[in-house]
Amino acid sequence: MKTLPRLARVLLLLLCWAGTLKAAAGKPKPTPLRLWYDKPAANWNEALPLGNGRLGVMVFGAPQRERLQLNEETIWGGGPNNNVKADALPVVRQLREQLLAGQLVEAQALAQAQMQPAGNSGMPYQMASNVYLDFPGHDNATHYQRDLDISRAVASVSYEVGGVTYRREVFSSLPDQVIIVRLTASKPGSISCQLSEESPMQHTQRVDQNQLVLDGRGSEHEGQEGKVRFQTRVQAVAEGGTMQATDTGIRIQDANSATLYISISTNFTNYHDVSGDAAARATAYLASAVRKPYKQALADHVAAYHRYFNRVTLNLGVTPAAELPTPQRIANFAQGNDPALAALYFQYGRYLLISSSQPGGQPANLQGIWNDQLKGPWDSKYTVNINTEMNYWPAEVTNLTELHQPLFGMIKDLSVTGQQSARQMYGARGWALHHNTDIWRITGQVDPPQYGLWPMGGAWLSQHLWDHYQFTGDLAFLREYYPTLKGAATYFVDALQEEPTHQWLVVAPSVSPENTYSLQGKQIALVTGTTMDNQLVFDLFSKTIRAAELLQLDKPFADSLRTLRERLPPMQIGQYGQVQEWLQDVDNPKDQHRHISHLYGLYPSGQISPYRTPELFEAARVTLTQRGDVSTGWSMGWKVNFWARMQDGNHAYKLLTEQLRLRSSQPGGVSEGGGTYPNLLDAHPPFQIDGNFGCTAGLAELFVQSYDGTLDLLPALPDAWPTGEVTGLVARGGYVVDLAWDKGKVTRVRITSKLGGNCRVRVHSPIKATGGTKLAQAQGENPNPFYQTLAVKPPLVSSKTTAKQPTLAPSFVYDFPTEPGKTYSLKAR
Ligand code: FUC
Repeated sequence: MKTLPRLARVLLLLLCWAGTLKAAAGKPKPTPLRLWYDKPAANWNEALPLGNGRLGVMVFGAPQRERLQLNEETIWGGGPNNNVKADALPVVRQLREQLLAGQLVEAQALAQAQMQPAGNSGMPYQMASNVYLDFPGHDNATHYQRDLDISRAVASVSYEVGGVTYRREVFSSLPDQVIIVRLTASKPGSISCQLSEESPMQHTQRVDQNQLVLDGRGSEHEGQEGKVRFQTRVQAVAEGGTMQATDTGIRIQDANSATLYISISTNFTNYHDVSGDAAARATAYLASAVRKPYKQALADHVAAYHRYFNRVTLNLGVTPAAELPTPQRIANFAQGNDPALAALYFQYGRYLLISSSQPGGQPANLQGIWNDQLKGPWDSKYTVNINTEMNYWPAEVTNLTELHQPLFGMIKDLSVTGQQSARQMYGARGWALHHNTDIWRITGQVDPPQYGLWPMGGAWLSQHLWDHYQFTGDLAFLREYYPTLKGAATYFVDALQEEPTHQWLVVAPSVSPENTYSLQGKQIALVTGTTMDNQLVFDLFSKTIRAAELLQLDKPFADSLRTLRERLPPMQIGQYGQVQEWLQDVDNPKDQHRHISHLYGLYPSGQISPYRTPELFEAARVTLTQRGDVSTGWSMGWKVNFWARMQDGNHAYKLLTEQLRLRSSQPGGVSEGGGTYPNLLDAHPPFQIDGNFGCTAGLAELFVQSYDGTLDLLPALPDAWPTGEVTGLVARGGYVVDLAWDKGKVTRVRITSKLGGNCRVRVHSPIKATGGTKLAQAQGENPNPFYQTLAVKPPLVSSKTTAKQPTLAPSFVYDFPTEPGKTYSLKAR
């Protein structure tokens, strides 16, 4: 586009604009839910991901040589273990004394010397193998196209050679638990190819009755013996032609069509049990999958996928720009003429969650389930000081609540293994973990103290338990997980320390994730009472208290939490008008660190609010402005959510534009900064999936928010999307929201209530109800228990600044009663 003359560009933009208008006037064109390319993938960042939660495959799509890079979610290095440092407690006690006495430089030095991790920094998530399909003579293909249809979770490749059209279809079947590849051609007898497999993992290979079998094992890593055993089993079924096992694989000759079934299993049963039979499991999945006709298998997969995917639609208008191949669309996004790419990107986040996080399986790791390395970036494990939580931000609001379950399973495991770190490292009851974990649920310190000595992993992860309850009202779930929540809170009952100046209770030692400030020429990380810690403990205690009340349990315990909560430090507004990151006013206004941990209180938590804490809300704006926009992928994803909560849709849109900057797929592209690869996966860089999930959640937050006592409709609509429609977003209290707008104002709303109760909506232009519903002007607190807000202490304000009040656009707040299962319609007045 940049190369087009200016006039041509203006004309194209006008055309696009006309396209949007036309769409708005008639029935809107549906958003194309397809990534497509006119070239095969030159590397991994151009290949297309498919997954069924457990089995991942990256499809490269070269005509002459297909590469299918395979993953299974339980192939990790090492084996059952925990990495808790047994002799840490005396050092922790000394650190506490020094920190509370203000000897920060000394404490930092002591931690550097004595609190290095115990040799095991977590095990890596690893790949399984590559399956190759060689097609002799297909080097000079024409009419080439490959795509990923996220409306069906199927990838395809098509091209022509010698007048014959060839087609491949690939999917990772949700119901059948195998990867299926279908090869067809326009002329009978045209399919000839050689199937082979290789793996960088330690392995042996054989061909067993026309099945390719590869037995492999997870790596030994940092002194932990590799205990995972896996088996991949590939079977080809050809119609017509011949099939023959060779030394190196399987040869298919002159077939009309062929279907390949790829099964992968491991011996992993749970984090402390690897006694499963990988071969038996792989064989069983394969045997049942090959019995199903291809058409049926495809239909079953698509139906299972639709159960999740079709719950939400988003249409922001479709312009001719949407017709270009995906990488060009990403490259052009900043020109502002492709709103459908934003909608595709939003839906891609949902696609990725469906494909990498299925009930009963492992939670999505730093790369979801897609990794082609033995030791990927940060081991492709779980970083819980933001990244793992971010992966699950879209789960409830984008109507994929069941897919949150793998995270809950992990939290429950950690509530067991984390007892060891709580006890041995901190002399505390309950459970705690630091900033990383892995499939073995390690809970000890990982990485040097400035990153790793942060005992808050449990406090943050546990918030998700309550959030799930708030969206679903599922009391049985809350009862099941109450002990986990209580255990996380119990840790802080024992671990909080009294700081001497105000007698506040603080976490010590800790860090404000990965950030430092300068003191006496040294960079200080290790401190007490960081703002994020205070916010996390405040939320954890508050949620545990509410859960105990609802379940009518543990009154004395809940009362003790109330007393402790009173003694947590308030949030503070520092000398520059910013939300203070640390207990002391030491923030550097030029600091543009990617973590903005002290705004956890703005998002995902709702402690900072335009209506309840206006001064903190304005201070958050100062912080966000100082921290800047451009950063790593996930950091920009977080900022989309932050600006959405700031009700500034245009700033959120700017961040989305930064996130959708096309990054080079070459390994050297790592120096380019955050953005998006040609396969629409997030560039931290390198690839890290949290940015995708964070942005998806942030986009939902532009249309619907439900954290602040109301169900807020269109709280932060960017000017770039004056007309649009979203259906199926979920708000707290179990409200499913369909929403259409025009000229930036709500036109139609349908709210389906799952749990009943008072629905309090906030709108930014007047509306009325239709069909007999009566809207009342809202007054006082929202009686709906899911909308009860938390009363945070008023902030302490630095004497060097004056707290500011926000100027908020007028809004209208209405109440109407709802009954479970009923739908209510509202429209513009
Ligand atoms: C945290 C972040 C890094 C990276 C890593 C996986 O440590 O600070 O940017 O995302 O996790």
